[in-house]
Amino acid sequence: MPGNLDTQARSILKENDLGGYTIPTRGLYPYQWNWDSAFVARGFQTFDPDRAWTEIETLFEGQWDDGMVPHIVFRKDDPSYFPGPSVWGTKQALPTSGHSQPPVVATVVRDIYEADREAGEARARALFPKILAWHRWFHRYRDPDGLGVVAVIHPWESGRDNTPDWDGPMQAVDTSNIKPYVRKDTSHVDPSMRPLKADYDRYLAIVDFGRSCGWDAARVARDCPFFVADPGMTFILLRADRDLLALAQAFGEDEAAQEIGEWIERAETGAIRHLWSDEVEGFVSRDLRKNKLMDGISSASFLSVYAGIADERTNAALARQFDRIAEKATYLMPSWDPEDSRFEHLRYWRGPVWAVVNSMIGRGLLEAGDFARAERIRADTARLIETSGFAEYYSPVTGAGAGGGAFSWTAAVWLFFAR
Ligand code: 9YW
Repeated sequence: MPGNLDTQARSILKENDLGGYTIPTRGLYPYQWNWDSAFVARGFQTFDPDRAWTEIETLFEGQWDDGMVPHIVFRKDDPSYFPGPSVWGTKQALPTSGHSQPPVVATVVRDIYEADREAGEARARALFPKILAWHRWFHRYRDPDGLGVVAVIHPWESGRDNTPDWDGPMQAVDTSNIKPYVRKDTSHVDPSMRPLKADYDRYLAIVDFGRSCGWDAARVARDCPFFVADPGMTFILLRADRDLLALAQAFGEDEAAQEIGEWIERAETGAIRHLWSDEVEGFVSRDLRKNKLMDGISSASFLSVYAGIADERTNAALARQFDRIAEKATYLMPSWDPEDSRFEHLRYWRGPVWAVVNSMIGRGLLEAGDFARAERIRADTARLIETSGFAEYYSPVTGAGAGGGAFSWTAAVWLFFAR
């Protein structure tokens, strides 16, 4: 019943709109999240392009002077979420968190602009230098050695909070000094679907570390105990750089185009050199503090095609991985390899399917001409939404919806990808 689901999806976006910005879901996440807003904008674009632009513009109200666009913009203190603005202590005029999130914005801005160039030109042009400054910040402070891969300083920065990718590197985070705290997430949803207390202790220890160095990006890059090159971030930024380059060319921004072109070249070689594992036969994360490759396949491993990496060897290996996982999982794409012992079908980023990740994997496959696999991803996403509603994420085994309900980015994905 696409008609009915279309209406529901639009209502979710409208109901989660708190006035120019959209919260992911009521209760659990009462603020503006970075990559959520980007996907939400793409959803709005299907029925209210003006509102789509506004979503991105309000997100950039939280941009820092150094170019960083934070992962949360806190417009008011809401006791239903922890950790709130006082814990982050970022001292911004508009309170925000202290690190970023996957930069999907440039891709979405290009989509919205190209859907109606005349209506969008002034707004896209106004956003262009801000997005450029943000991407420059990523290349400078999350790739300080110019490897062509993007590091995260916190699992929350990756957007894939408790993926097994972080288990090893998180052991280096000392939690002996954290003060007692009360989680709020487990009062909104079933704790068995959330990260563990041991994870949260470390999340907060990194926030304490960031606050102790005044969230200075250079110091954080140098000293943060957690500094891990992430295939998700690397591929999403590479894709976004390509889209930013298209905007630069459309707007005659030649110098910027040159700079972006260099980022793209560096990432194309860097990703394969530093994130490809022959042992795993896939893209994995790399602990940059220990220079150690991780040992498992996540859904982010499949984003290289979306990033435009046209490398025959890695693409062929990934197609084999895709087909192996497709035989095991009732619904694609599990956030962690279902044949790995760390897989948990309902625990957040350790197994569940996330519609936004599917939308990127599916888009990449479609653009690369891999129509059968692209269609499997789209159809599975649609089936999940049709049977279990607009959940935060889904079990790849049973298809049950989990986490928060009436979720904005899942509604958006229905409108621009799955339907
Ligand atoms: C948290 C809002 C966010 C997403 C992240 C997801 C989760 C927030 O929710 O993180 O408190 O753990 O992991 O990707 O942006 O939907």
